[in-house]
Parts: sequence; C-alpha cells; structure tokens
Amino acid sequence: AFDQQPVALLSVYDKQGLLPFAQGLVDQGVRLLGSGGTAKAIRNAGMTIDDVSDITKYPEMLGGRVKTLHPAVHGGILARNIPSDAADLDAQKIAPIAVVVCNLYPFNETIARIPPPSIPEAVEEVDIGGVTLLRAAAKNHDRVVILSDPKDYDEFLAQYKAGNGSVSDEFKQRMAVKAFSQTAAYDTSIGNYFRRQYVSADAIGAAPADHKAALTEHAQQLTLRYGANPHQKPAQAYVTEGKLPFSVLSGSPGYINLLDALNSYALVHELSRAFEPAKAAAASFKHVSPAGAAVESTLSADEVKVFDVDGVDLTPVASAYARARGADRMSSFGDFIALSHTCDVATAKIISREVSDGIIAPGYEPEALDILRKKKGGKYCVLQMDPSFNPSLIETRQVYGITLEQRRNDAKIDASIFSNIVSKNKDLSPQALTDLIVATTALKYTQSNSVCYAYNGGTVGLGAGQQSRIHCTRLAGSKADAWWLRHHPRVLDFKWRKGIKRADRANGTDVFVTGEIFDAEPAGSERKEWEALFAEGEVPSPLTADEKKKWFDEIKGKVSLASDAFFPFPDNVWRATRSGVGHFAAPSGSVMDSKIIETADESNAVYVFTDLRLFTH
Ligand code: 93A
Repeated sequence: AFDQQPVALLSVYDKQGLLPFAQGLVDQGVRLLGSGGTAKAIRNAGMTIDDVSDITKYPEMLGGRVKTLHPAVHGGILARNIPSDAADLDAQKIAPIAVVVCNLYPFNETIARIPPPSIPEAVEEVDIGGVTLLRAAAKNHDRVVILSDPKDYDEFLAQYKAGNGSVSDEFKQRMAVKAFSQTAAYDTSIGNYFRRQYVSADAIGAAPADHKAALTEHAQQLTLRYGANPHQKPAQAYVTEGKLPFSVLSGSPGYINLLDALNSYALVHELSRAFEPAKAAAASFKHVSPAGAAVESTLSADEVKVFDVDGVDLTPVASAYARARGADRMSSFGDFIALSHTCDVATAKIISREVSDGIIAPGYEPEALDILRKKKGGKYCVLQMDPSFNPSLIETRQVYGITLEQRRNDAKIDASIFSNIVSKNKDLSPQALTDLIVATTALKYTQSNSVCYAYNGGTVGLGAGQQSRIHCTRLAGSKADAWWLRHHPRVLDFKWRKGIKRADRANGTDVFVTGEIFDAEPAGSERKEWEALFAEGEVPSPLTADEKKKWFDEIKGKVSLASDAFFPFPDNVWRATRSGVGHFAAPSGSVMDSKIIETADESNAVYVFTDLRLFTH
C-alpha cells in the first residue's frame, strides 16, 4: 500500500497561500485530495484534484457537518507502515495519505463578533472533522506530515524537494506539536464559550425556575465586570472541572475581590487547622496581602478599646476578626474579610459598622447574613466558600503571554516547623509559638518580601512587597510601633468630639502615634482639621521621647516575628528588637547566620530556623 503515489489531503478554512502551495505539491508529483470548498478552489485554478467524496463514496452531507469523517480518510491517515496495517488498507482499497493540510473553522473570531452570534450560529463553527484530521495526522506523525499553518507551507516544500519526497523527523514532530496545541486551544475556547452560556453563575438570576437549582449546584463560571482595572475587559473566573467552590450570596465580586477572597480564605482555612483543636481564624485583606490576621483569643479591656469593638459579644470568630481588623486599622479600611468558621451575628455586627468591601466564609448564621446583605445599600459582597474544596496541586498563570506553572505552596505550617531553636535562649512559650504560627502563615499569603510581627494571636505589623528585606523589617516595625502606641493610656483616654466617624478616629490616632501631624510645620489647615477631631480643649500633646521609651519597655521581648526568607544581615534583628521582638522565626541560609544568632543572643531572644522559605509572587 505504501509504494503508491503520495497523497496529500487538503481541507482548509483559511485558504491563504493555498494555490501556490498546491501547485508546489503537484510539481513534486503529489496526488491532491480535497474537501468541497478546498477542492473547488484548487480545481478552479486549473489543477487536478480529487474530491474526498470520490474516495468515501458518500457526498458531503448534513450541510457540511460530515465531510471527511470516514474510514477511507482516517484509515489512510492513521495506518502505520507495518504489514498488518498495509494489509488492512489493501483489503479495503484505501490509499495511504502522506500529508494532511488542515486549518479549522474560525470559532474564536465568530464568538468575538459584535453583535455576538446566536448559540446555533456558534454551534455551527465547532469544527469536528478538521479537529479529527489534525489529531489523527498528528498522532501518526511518525509517517504523516500535518500542516496546520499556512506559514509552514514553504518550509515543507523546500524540505520535500531537497529530501526527494521526504521531510525530516524534526519537522514532522514540530508540526505535530503545533497541531496538538491548536486542537487543545480550540477545545479550550469552545469549553469556555459554552461554560459562559450554560453553566455560568451569572445566568442563575435569569434562569427559568427548573434550571436554577441545577445551575446553583453546578455553576463553573462567573463573569466579572472587569479585571484589575476598568479597561481590562473581558474578565471572568472559572473552573474546568467540578463547580466553582464558592457561591455569591450578595453583591457581585470583582477581579481583585476574588484575588483577596480566595487568598484570604486559604490563609484562614490553613491557620485554623494549624492548631489542635482547630481555632477560629480571621483575616482582613487589601491588595492581595493581609492587613491583619488572627486566631480566636480573649481580648483585654484595653484591646477592646484599641480595636474599637466595645459593646460587642466577643465570640471566638468575632474575637479573631476584631484582632485581625484592629491590627492595622488604616490598611484595613475597605478590606475583604475571610473567616475560617461560620460568620455569627457578633462578627456581622462588627463588620456592619466598618468600611469593608466583602467577606468570604464557609457559612453564615441567617441573622448575620441579613445584617451583611444590608451593608453598602445591598452591594456588600458576601461569598460562601465550600470548606471541603481541594485546590489542584499544580497551579498555572500567564505573564506577558507566557504560561508559568508550579506546584501550589502546600507546605504545612504548624508547631512542628519551629523546633530548631538555634539561640541560647530556648524558651518558646505556648503564646510565642502561637504567634509565630500566625505570623508565618500570614507571610505565606503576603506579597514578598515580607516580614510580620505578631502578638497575642494576631499580626501587629506586616511589611509586604518591599524589594529590600531591611525596608520590610522597618516598615513592619513602624506598623508594630504604631499598633503598640495605640495602646498607650493617653491614647485610650482621647476625648473625641461627639459624632466623629470610626475611620476618622483611626486616622486621627494614626497621625498622632506616628508623629506625622506634629512634623507638619508650619501647622496649617491639616493640623486644624486634626485638632477639630477632639472635644473642646482636649487636643492631645505629642508623646514625649521619654513616654515612648517607657511604653516600649512594657512590651520588650514579648513580640514575635517571622520572615519569609533568611535575614541577610543582623540589622534586621537590631531593628525588630527595638519594637519588642523577643522571638524570631526565619529560614537559615545567610552567610551571616552565625552573626545573626549572636545578635539575637545579645537581647536574649529566641531564634528559630524554620527551613521553609515562603516567597509569594
Ligand atoms: O463540519 S465539519 O466538522 N465536518 C467534517 O467532516 C469536516 N472535515 C473538514 N468540518 C470539517 N472540515 C473542515 O472544513 C476543515 O477543518 C476546514 O476548516 C473546512 C474546509 O472545508 P471546505 O474544504 O469545504 O472549504
């Protein structure tokens, strides 16, 4: 069967370059075979070409839906050059096909049309026979050449001429990879399109009643208003297997909301389970890094004031969120919240009086959901997460058109990773251990470089996304300092003017504890506005250096710190120590490791090598 005149099967939607290429094949003594339109175009140009229907003995049918789907075609493509396959071809009088030239119906171009096509119109653009030709020929690339891109015609002809009717294995392999990649991308587009049409969470509202339950159960796709910025359209979230692991109970999440929601939920899910028994955990996210994260704890009377949560019944979940939100109230303004446990009424009450963008939790008490649904005039985003969801181990994303793939960061953070204490002081209290777990877990979900200070089960200063580690340590340290100064008795005793908003109190406190407002010289309208936040005659004077020093003595050695990579120089340890850090956890690996341990020993701090680098990008 394989010593006959070589046959090329041509079936192309995009006919550019087709005629000169067909002429080139004829000149090389190749017999041409073509599907309807392709054969017609070549014949009209004066070349000889057989119709596929001549060899299948069937006309093209169903309005073109069946053109090349036939054993006479696919037997000719898929046969290997082995005796049993040759015998099969001979028995059925099928000629082997040496070259397949095919490109597909323009599905993507069709669905991108404005106005968009109807679903039946899109359906007709789903190429079946062409995909089968591409896959069959690519599968048999050992013998068959698959040309799926007009750009490759010239190279083929050049090789074919030079090789006296054969092309290199390298070329055949390269063409096969191209064809396989094209069918994969083609099917992805088709799947994407029909997912949007049929199993989109957005369709639920508009769906007929008997469809709604199934859609809620199986929704795989959610159309987003836009991506990171309003001009980045279209945007969507989807899964290709199973269903979306979250449902939208209120509002409509945006792209950044989902980045925050999914990362923050992963954080609290993991943080909660780092303890035995599990603790309630909460996070307050902004721009894909935590502003605060915490586990359940008892709040002191002062902490209730600092976190601005008086009058609330502090259930475990509420205490975790109060602490997470209270860590850095400036950064948490307009946060996305994640809870590891069901959102109860107490937590919903705290949230209802703060400025926030949305929340994700595994469940909601009915009354809590009612409270949240009223927020932002009904636009507050409430997502319910399936806590049993298991993300796939491999994650991919694209940057500038390139796909990057990696194993998900599934490293487990719990007490066991803090056992390698390398300092002289080996006394890691249960509270310090909890704080190191909180800080380290927070870093796993913080844009790198990152350094986190923690105290009493919550983060108190997080430095994210700084290219220099010492800048991270300083940034996080200055946040931790502001957090601690917010506890100062003089601050707790501020006499605010009546009717001041919570956010204004947070801002007024922040500029006071950081000293900002007193640095602004000469004192102008900014200072006047700040002074107006206080009751008549109650404007506070700045904290003196002595007051600050005394206050920091109170917290000396009690704060814990984690770093997402090793400290290259001891300056980080010196800086952290000034903010009360007495427990460090970081990977080893610096040439300065021994100097860094010595520096920790100077202040009798505990230093743990975790051997777990936690970069996040
Ligand atoms: O409708 S199809 O899926 N059925 C087929 O059997 C078939 N065979 C080839 N479409 C089919 N094709 C496609 O037709 C090719 O992928 C190509 O895009 C197009 C070429 O048709 P014509 O030669 O009639 O212009």
